[in-house]
Amino acid sequence: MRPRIVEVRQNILRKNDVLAAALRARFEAAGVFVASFVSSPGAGKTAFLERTLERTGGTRRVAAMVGDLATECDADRLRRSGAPVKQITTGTVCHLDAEMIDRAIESWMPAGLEWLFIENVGNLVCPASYDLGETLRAVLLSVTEGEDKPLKYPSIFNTADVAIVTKIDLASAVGFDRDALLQNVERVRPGLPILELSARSGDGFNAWLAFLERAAAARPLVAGTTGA
Ligand SMILES: Nc1nc2c(ncn2[C@@H]2O[C@H](COP(=O)(O)OP(=O)(O)OP(=O)(O)O)[C@@H](O)[C@H]2O)c(=O)[nH]1
Ligand SMILES: [Mg+2]
Repeated sequence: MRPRIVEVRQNILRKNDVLAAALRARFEAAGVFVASFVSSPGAGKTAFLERTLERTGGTRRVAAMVGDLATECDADRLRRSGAPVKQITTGTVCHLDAEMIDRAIESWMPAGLEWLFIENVGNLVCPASYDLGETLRAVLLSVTEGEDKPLKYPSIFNTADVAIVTKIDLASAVGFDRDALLQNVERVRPGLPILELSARSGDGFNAWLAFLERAAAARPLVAGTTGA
């Protein structure tokens, strides 16, 4: 039985990679910059995206997709920014995959979209295996969940382009050991950029938005798109 399970899983992942590559080409051709966000449940992805949408929505045509097993709660929160938001409910599935994104954009893709943000299901394990066709993947990690997380969940750090430490307003209250966390990220993924911020206070968001602008400007351009 065992080898068969491995084989089926490999086929699923191969199919996902093919679909994700097609999605990435499609986003690039449409001039859409796509960033995805992954973290453990409750690390602050939605709060972070609420503020990111508020801060970028005035100058950019932005939208968001958000994955959860159930409810429209996060989409309702994100919609308050005024941006178009699509909730993807996965039922029992613990991650988003390329097929879910593909299906969602078939029925929903705002005209003239420039930046699309994707909040993954709260999970530090399964999302690591699924390319979503995004250009930038950020792993979020809150100061309340323990500095050892990069060591315990290395795969997600190895697929990310940036690590974002959230809830820094709580750092002293929970005795957050900043040096230990920075060292642990560096051990698992040397050179990974690390940003520190608070969606509650807004601290660190200027640096995050500057990082985002640079990442969007650096993405590959396809003939006929401006990249703006
Ligand atoms: N103090 C503080 N609390 C925060 C911050 N960001 C989020 N929170 C709180 O943390 C809790 C979880 O935040 P969410 O944004 O819902 O977290 P999430 O990662 O989207 O959660 P899931 O989608 O369920 O995985 C909420 O009570 C937020 O108010 C922050 O920067 N500072
Ligand atoms: Mg959320």
